Amino acid sequence: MQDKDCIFCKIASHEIPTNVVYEDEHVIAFDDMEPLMPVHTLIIPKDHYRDIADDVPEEALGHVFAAVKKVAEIKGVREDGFRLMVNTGENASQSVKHFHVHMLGGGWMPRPNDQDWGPNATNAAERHPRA
Ligand code: DGP
Repeated sequence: MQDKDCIFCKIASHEIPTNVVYEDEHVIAFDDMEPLMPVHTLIIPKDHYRDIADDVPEEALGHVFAAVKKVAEIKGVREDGFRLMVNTGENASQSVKHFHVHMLGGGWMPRPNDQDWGPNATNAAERHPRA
């Protein structure tokens, strides 16, 4: 299933060209256009699901996560490590409503509880004294 208005569906069908890192029958991976790290690749199912909580069949979840190791090897982050991130819905600031997994790597990243999670974070008093 595709959504004709979805940018990631257009990437999956090659209607919009992009920097393809890996592709198989079910999945396509491509570099994020706004990289947060030296390696920042998105892995998506070719079928359209709004997010990971959108009744994604187990097979589709399996295809996406089975691609992780392959993409990590292609991007050269398998040995040193990487982080996966799946923004889901409003509170996670998901901007593209097509389920995708971010792979971040190419350098050290702090653990999430060392990061600044904004004014609603449990550590907001130290980080955002006026929030
Ligand atoms: P998220 O906030 O989790 O929905 O992240 C969506 C990411 O998708 C964001 O980091 C930017 C990236 N992105 C959005 N549109 C495009 C596009 O057309 N091409 C590429 N390569 N990346 C895109």
